[in-house]
Amino acid sequence: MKVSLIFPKPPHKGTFCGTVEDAEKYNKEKIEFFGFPPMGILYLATYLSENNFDVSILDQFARNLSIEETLNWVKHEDPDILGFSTITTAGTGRSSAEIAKSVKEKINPNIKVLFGNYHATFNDTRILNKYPYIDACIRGEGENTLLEIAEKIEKGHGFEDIRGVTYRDNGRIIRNNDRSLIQNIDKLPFPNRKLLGNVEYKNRVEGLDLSIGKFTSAASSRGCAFKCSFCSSSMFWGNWRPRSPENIVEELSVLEDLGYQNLLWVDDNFTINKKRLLKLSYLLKKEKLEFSWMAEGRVTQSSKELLSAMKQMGCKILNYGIESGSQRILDWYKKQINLNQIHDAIKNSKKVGIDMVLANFIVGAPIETREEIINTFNFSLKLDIDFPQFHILGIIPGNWIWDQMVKEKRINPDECWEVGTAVLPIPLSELMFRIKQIHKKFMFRPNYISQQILKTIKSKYRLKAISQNFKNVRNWDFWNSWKPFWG
Ligand code: B12
Ligand code: SF4
Repeated sequence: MKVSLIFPKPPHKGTFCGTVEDAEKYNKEKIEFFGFPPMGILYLATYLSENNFDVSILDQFARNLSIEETLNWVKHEDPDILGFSTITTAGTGRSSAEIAKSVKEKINPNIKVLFGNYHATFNDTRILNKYPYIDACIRGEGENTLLEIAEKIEKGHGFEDIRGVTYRDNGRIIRNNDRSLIQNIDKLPFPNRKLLGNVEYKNRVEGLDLSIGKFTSAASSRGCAFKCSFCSSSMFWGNWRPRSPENIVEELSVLEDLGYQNLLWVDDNFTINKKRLLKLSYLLKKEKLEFSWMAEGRVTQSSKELLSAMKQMGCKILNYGIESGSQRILDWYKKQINLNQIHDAIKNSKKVGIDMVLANFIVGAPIETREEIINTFNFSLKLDIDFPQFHILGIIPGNWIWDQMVKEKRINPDECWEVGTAVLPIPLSELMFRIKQIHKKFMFRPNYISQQILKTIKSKYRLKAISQNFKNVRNWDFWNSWKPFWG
């Protein structure tokens, strides 16, 4: 029994990393990819192989493979089960469906084709209704569901009664009960990064390669305790589930032995439990494990004590979700933060010496006024952050705003479930123009430029990052790098 898993390439160019076209081709010796490893399929493949199944994975996105090349890979792997990891706004539901159709028509109609990840979780019945060659959608956490599927298929059974699965049975779509979450995620095996083959992942922010040394990502927890209205995390994962500091340190020792020095924590909420992070910091010091890393921050979890422990344990880049400069919009986003907390978090991060502080903003909420949008742009200028990242609010199945817009009949779910949509309060062209404008304004302030130079002189990490990027000056893009995307 063989299980192959694909992290698909979006159908269009220019996503988050904007580097689909930068990635080199399949058969070169080393493929540099400015993006992160697909942790979902990596966890799944490792779990299955620990349970004695034959597995393989393909990061089609990183390898920039065409559909034909991907089909050749599937032919070569000859799996019994083929799974796709699908993300709504990336459009990878559509691109995966296209591959799945050719797999069934041209390679082997008996391969069981599965869709997983957020898109499959929130659109299971829609996907199965639209695409007859997809056999099942797996909702939520994948490890135990996929394992049970592999075991049952191997024995010649179908998807009946497998929790977490929506499937088609003689033309009828059946939605099995939900699967309960893995309570102790320490029990999961560490993702085997060797399965990624010859792709060398890099952490690129605004055109700068910020990964100094060998880079990978890791997950120290799953889920989030908050329920922001634009985010699907809590609907997807349920509550926040941490790994223990001891278990994380064990994985980091393995990573150190493999030569990794640089990490991205993919956690939705890395900082939620202060005690856990302080213990982790203590253990890393004790074990002399030195990594440089980047994580998402939350302004309500940014005391100086916590941040200096993070700094000590190697935090170089902290990426805050600020979202808006208007309290009314923050409240509508159910963000549970206020403007003073934002100011304090940025100040504290700078005080303890975090090398790079990034801030994410979302504009274009349906209830937002033009003045509030402009206010958010101006607010970004008041914060001592290193780079702002402006996003347009994407409305997708699986978040509260989607449900609300459907209820108010402001969107037709049948028309836009597949890639999401936006309900903008001002014209898109104006919004994009204003975002470009503020981006430039932010970057070209003389005071900002001189401060950036000063900070770089003072920070070993920034100096190293800049010097390693000199050879890629062509790619430096931070004054003009904003591309329109939802997220
Ligand atoms: C790191 C990250 C990225 C990275 C790398 C993505 C990658 N290679 O995995 C980058 C920066 C490239 C990225 C880009 C984007 N991302 Co992103 N990203 C994440 C993030 C923070 C972590 C992903 C991760 O590693 N999770 C940990 C692993 C263990 O969980 P997992 O991937 O969900 O996998 C589990 C299950 O989903 C399931 N599963 C997953 N795949 C499959 C497949 C099968 C067959 C089965 C059975 C099960 C299954 O089982 C896994 C184990 O339990 C998530 C948020 C999050 N914390 O999950 C957002 C997230 C996945 N991203 C999101 C978005 C919107 C995007 C972008 C579209 C942003 C943009 N507007 O451009 C792009 C699209 C890129 C692409 N080509 O798909 C959204 C997706 C929302 C949605 N409903 O689809 C998320 C959920 C963030 C959010 N809260 O809104 N992203
Ligand atoms: S935006 Fe961040 S804090 Fe809010 S629910 Fe999502 S992961 Fe949690």
